[in-house]
Amino acid sequence: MYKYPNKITTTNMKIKNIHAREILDSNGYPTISTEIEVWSGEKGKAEVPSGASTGKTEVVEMRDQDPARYKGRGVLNAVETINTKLKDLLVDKEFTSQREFDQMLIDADGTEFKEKLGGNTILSCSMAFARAVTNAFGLELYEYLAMTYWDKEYDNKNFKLPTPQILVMEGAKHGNWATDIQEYMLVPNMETFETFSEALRASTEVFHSIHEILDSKQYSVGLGLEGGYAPKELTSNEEAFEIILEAIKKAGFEINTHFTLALDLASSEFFNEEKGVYHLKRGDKILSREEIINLQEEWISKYPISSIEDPLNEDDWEGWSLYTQKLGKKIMVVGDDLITTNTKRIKKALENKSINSVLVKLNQIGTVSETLDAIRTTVENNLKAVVSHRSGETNDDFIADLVVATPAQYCKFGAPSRGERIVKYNRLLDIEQRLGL
Ligand code: 2PG
Ligand code: MG
Repeated sequence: MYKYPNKITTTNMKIKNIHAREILDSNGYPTISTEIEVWSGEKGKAEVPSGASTGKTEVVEMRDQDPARYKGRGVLNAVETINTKLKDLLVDKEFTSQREFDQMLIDADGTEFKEKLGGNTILSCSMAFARAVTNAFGLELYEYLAMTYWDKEYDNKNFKLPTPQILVMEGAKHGNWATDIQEYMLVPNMETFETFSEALRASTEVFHSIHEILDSKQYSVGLGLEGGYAPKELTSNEEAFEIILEAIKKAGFEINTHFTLALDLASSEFFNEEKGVYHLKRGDKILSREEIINLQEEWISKYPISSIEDPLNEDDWEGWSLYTQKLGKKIMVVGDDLITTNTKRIKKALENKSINSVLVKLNQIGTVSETLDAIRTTVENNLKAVVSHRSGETNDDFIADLVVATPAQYCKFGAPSRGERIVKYNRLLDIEQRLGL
């Protein structure tokens, strides 16, 4: 076990107080903010995100289900659970590691999907503990997370800024069904850009060019949930590709040299379970598994696509294996709803060769330690890890530190717009400077 630098006393990891509140996320729905104070007096606060296009095997969010408040989405019960039950459990307890803290909550819940205490409840405590201990040791969060991840192999040299997948246009549930594809993202070529800040600058300039093009077409420049453009006037899923490619050129960049594209199809959102078919609203097309794979193959041959997330329905393990066999050499096949940051499911995907990349979201699994486990299983088996935000975000920038602390190679933090996305990019800029990278 790595010895955390013990700048103050052993009371750094002893809990003095814990307090939670109901706050709003970026969609105006309630979420939890939790603050933990350790005995040395330092505090740490965390705010948990929430998804819209969620996977079936994510941990359960505790919501009030009271229709009189926020359409049943209040979190007062979760807050109460922290301020009473978990407070009794945690105050005066001394821990020696993040793992020990998280395990206590996992055991207190005792269910596979954290339905007793709530994944959101547990995660807010887990993240707040990480921040409080970080502050007590006088560390940066990425340092504390790296010590926790790397243990004895901890070394400053392991820090690396990620390759971002930067959202520019969006549809489906996040973008009022402007397109069937949920996310169109730019992937800057890091061999060309060399630094994260240059990659971010260039991507943001393309984002601005998209605005100009949409404006000139008299299309809406309204934004979706994650800050990407979501114009309803688009005539097809393909038109969005054309606009993005034009914007890349307009901003003075070249395809491949500077950018490739990444997509999140979030295809479970337009999969008809009863009929076992994919229903594309654009053009009103009904596609079988084979047909939707062929369509994606066509897109890959026509457009510079380097990564596709959730190309098939989350229950279709056999389809995912076929897909990865067919296209896994050409592109990143990213499992989000299929995997839900669950180490057991990553192992199943490894056995079935279902994916070559994993999307990582803290709130799909519910603790910091289990998220680190998922990243470890991913990278140690030569899969790529993409640390991701949720559509419902807060101004908590925890995931920026997480991606730097671990060997995860990519991040997906949304568009370069809206405060809750920008705060994460800005934290990466801050870390880049601190590390002199
Ligand atoms: C996704 C995420 C983030 P949500 O599908 O990858 O973009 O969306 O948080 O709505 O699940
Ligand atoms: Mg996704």
